[in-house]
Amino acid sequence: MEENKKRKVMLSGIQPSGDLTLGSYLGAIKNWGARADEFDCYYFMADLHSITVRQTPADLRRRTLEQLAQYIACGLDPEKNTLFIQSHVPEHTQLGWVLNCYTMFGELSRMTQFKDKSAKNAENINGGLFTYPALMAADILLYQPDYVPVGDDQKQHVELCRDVAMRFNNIYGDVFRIPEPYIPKVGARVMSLSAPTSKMSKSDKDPNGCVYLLEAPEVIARKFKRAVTDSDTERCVRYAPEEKPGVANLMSIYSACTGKAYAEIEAEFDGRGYGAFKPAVADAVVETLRPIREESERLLRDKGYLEQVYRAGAEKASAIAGKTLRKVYKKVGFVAK
Ligand code: ATP
Ligand code: LTN
Repeated sequence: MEENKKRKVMLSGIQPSGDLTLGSYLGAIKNWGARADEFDCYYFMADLHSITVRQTPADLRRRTLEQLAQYIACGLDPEKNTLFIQSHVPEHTQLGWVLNCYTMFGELSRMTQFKDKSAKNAENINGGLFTYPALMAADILLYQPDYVPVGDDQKQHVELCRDVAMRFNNIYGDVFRIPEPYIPKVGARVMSLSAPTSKMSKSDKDPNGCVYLLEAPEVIARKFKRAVTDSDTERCVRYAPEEKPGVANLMSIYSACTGKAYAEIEAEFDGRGYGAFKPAVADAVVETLRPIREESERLLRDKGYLEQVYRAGAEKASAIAGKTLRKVYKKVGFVAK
């Protein structure tokens, strides 16, 4: 009987638009691997999304494979998780088109990521950048997931996906399961080390604000040494995100890497100031990332293995996605092939 009970489904993706950062790890990927025994898990490289911003083709190709290696190195076992490249599963663009027709102009205009990215890329505010959340809704709904594990910045897109799914279900009956965002308590929004009021982001032009997963330990240590703390005079390690955003960010990173609570961290550095705190955060991050970097480097030397993983992943993903797409096509009134 137990075996017949339907397992819950989890799905998420990241755009290979830059090298993965500590933010992508703590806010998203870290929460993915742990669930593979309970859930059916689908994780993909969102290459279709990344061309909403102009990419150099060779870099996009390299980063897509690096991202796959990093997913595996972060603990996503390809035997237990379906790992695939978004453009290998054409159902994403097919359902994406349909959902475009059920997503409102006004809804898309309210998306914070669209506003941020159009401000950053004023010379290339293309249609894809605007309609991107409809493709993201398709990415999600094709697999009928229960949960979508993402960082806090993606919550708005998952909410839009829920609205579109409910709108569709209201017209055609129960076609889509309505998914929930799944957002971690610590590390949900890792901020830039050089500008702690903005999110650490892989496409940030300032490399000092970002810690990358494949970066050398000395570079990571240097970035934390230079991290902006706060211009207050008390110079003590206290969690006060409004008053001391730089220190709060370092505390949240330290907490996510060591499992220590904020009160414990305050006690640990009581009377010791930032001089002791910053190197401790750097060490915790270096030790968290070391096995990930070493394993990624090993996997990247074995292109044959990576190819085998993404091919098998696309085949499995397509079988599931195809079922949902066929149902949608039938519901909206397309003639069956
Ligand atoms: P880009 O700069 O290309 O927009 P990004 O660095 O902002 O990329 P995404 O690819 O948008 O990262 O995000 C990948 C996943 O990691 C998403 O689930 C996102 O919510 C999460 N994430 C990204 N940056 C952070 C961060 N600084 N803190 C917490 N979670 C994050
Ligand atoms: N929009 C996300 C990436 C993304 C995604 C998805 C996340 C594309 N499709 C589906 C979860 C589920 C981003 O920019 N981080």
